[in-house]
Amino acid sequence: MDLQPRTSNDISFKDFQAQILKDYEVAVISRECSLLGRREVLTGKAKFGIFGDGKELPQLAMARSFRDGDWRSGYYRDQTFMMALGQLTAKDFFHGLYATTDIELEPMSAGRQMGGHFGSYSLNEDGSWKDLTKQKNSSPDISPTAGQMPRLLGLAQASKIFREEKSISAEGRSTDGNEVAWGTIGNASTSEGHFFETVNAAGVLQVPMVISIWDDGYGISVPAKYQTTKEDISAILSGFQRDEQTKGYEIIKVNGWDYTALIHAYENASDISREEHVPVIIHVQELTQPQGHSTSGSHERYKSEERLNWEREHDCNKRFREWIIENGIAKEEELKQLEKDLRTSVRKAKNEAWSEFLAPHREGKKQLTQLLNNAAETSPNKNFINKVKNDLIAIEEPLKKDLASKSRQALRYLLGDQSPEKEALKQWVDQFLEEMQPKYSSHLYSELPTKATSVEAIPPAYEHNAEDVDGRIIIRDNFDQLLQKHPEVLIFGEDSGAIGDVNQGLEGLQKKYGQHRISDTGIREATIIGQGIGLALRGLRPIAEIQYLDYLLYGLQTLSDDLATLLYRTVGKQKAPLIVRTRGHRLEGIWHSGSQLGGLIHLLRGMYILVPRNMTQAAGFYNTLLQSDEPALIIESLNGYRLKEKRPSNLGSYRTPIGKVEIMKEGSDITLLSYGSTLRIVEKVAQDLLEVGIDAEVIDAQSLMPFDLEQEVLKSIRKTNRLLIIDEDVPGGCSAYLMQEIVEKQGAYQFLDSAPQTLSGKAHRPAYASDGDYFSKPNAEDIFEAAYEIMHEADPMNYPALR
Ligand SMILES: Cc1ncc(C[n+]2csc(CCOP(=O)(O)OP(=O)(O)O)c2C)c(N)n1
Ligand SMILES: [Mg+2]
Repeated sequence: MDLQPRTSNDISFKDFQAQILKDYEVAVISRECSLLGRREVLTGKAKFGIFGDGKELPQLAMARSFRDGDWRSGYYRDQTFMMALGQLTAKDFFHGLYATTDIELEPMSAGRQMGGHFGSYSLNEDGSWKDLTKQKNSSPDISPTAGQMPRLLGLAQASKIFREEKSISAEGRSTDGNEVAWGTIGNASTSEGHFFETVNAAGVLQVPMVISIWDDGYGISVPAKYQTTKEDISAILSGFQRDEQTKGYEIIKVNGWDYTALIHAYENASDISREEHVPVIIHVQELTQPQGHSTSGSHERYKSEERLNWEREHDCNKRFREWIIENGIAKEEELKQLEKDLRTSVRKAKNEAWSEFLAPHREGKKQLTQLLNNAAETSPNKNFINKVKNDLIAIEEPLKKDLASKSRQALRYLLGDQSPEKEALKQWVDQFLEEMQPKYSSHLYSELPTKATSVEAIPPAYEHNAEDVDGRIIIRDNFDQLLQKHPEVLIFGEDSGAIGDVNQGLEGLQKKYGQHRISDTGIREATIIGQGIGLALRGLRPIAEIQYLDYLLYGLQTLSDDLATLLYRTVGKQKAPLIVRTRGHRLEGIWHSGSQLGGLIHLLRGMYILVPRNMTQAAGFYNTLLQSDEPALIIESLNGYRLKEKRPSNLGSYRTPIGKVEIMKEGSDITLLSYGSTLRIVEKVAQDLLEVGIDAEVIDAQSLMPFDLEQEVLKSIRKTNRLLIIDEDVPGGCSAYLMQEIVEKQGAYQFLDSAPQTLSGKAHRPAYASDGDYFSKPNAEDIFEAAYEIMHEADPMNYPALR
């Protein structure tokens, strides 16, 4: 028997025994939660369940090596780990399953995430940071398999930066870079590109990361044979193993039912990565799924009798129990009693959670029944209202939606009534919806006073003899100021370091600020974004550069699923104020179009999307964002780096406001709205239109999300009564979004005398070269003719047909 894990060195056998029994308790509680959880779903109390049964033991070992300041980036199997840390009780678990919206009761996401998705709190109520070195941190889980990997890279890299870059304050964030970032992933999810990209990048960066692969041989019903070459992930990763000559990984293989081997493996991994900053992979094999993958199906459908028997035999909790008895740590009878008591306590926790979940609904039902009763008594539609009331009474365990739905239905029968009883019901409905909706819709963006849209604008200032310089000089010198002002700003991307980006907007800055603050990365957009998310979660201010807008698609899954939902899914308990820098607009060619705004507008709700027309505006956006704490995408205009702009004297300080448009030219006949490089063409066309007697007002949208919070476009349309939106996206893309904002949200339809129109690029990707651009995107003649046509239609006498 090998009973020498480090945890036993300085303690008595009695304490050691108690620790093991504590682990066993957690294993039993966690298993019981899984078993009862499945039942709750099958009896209809909860919608869906995905549990950690069969993965308990390695998680207990991981929890033992996980220290204050460490970070986890894991997935839906990790309930035992969270319980072992003391961050998830059985009652919390059931509240997660039921989707209780009270965050005190369901601390992981107040019911927003499915059960099985975990996270810790990095922020206080007022939005200030907690001391992350004094707590055990979990970044918030997402469901897409391997989606947790890219951010893991940044979480680990932060330790390296804090250890090696002393100009950055580590206070409350790091203790000399000693923190390990622990990733967990299922065996089948290692088939995803995100996994391999992360593994490679962490090997290159040599960061303190420990990836645990929970290998149960399946990904839902699909066995390893169809998932992994050689059916063995550590075997195929063996080329990453470090040796005397070359840096790489430490790769450890261990059986998931072997308690002491697991404890050793995790202590080893922790030491290597924590001390040496070497990444480690722990391939935990021979795990099981006692209840199958999730509540959606049963594994008897796809596992052979032989496999099912093997799983029963290798169940890690069973093996742990046998080991405890064999080694005299506890007797069979003692364990039986312990298990009985624990099962009772879990059942009690479950029942309590269900009562607590229902309590406010039951109270609402009581109030509503009374109100419906009162309303029925005074209404000619008494019978109909009583029917609604009785339907409500029949719902023994009502949900919020039952209350909302029944009360709103009843109002339809009171249409003609004017009674205080109807008024009371109406008020109840209004108040109920007002209280409930934020439980589901708050925190898409920051709700703190520091939010980006509240940062006050400061205009760029100019000396009377201000020089005309290339746009790239403005952006470069502004970054220089920002790097000086904000020590926690880090900029990285493909070619961002040594050459100072492909357009030299970072020229010379690596030399000045060092390789940690301005760095080159591999060609790996998903993990560039993930790096940024992880660094931001740990209190740094990353600016992640994606070389061209078109290649943002590689990182889009991570941006959309992880970054854009982060504040929302943690209900403001964590934040990742990552700024993504890229360049686009008016590029040429199918994969260099730089135009695909529509997709971004739809997929990145939760981020700001900014499209500055020039480098002065762009620099001002960076300045604004660094005064706040929210994620944003800034798309610089690629053909603007060599255009001359006046050099502001307050670089690093002036701020371009977010959510505000800018009137570029006043006019009275038609409003032309555009953004980015296309705006420059529109401005020129507006001059041409003057020659045929059309005085257009030109507006730069510049902040697509959020758009025109002060409704300046509406004011413009009240004056011109006509609207043409021009962009280079596909038809129905960003221009359709802007149309909805203006016509529907701002209510501009009331002031329009002509049909509002959009002029976009063609539906296909843009063809190459200058002619390809001319025939694929709106050109000056297209814009002129579209504006003219609107005027012609309204006033053919003054504007006769053009062609
Ligand atoms: C990107 C993505 N594709 C598919 C799914 C659906 N899905 C959920 S879990 C799962 C299997 C994952 O298996 P594995 O990684 O081995 O983890 P396990 O559930 O076995 O622990 C699949 C296919 C998903 N969540 N995300
Ligand atoms: Mg699996």
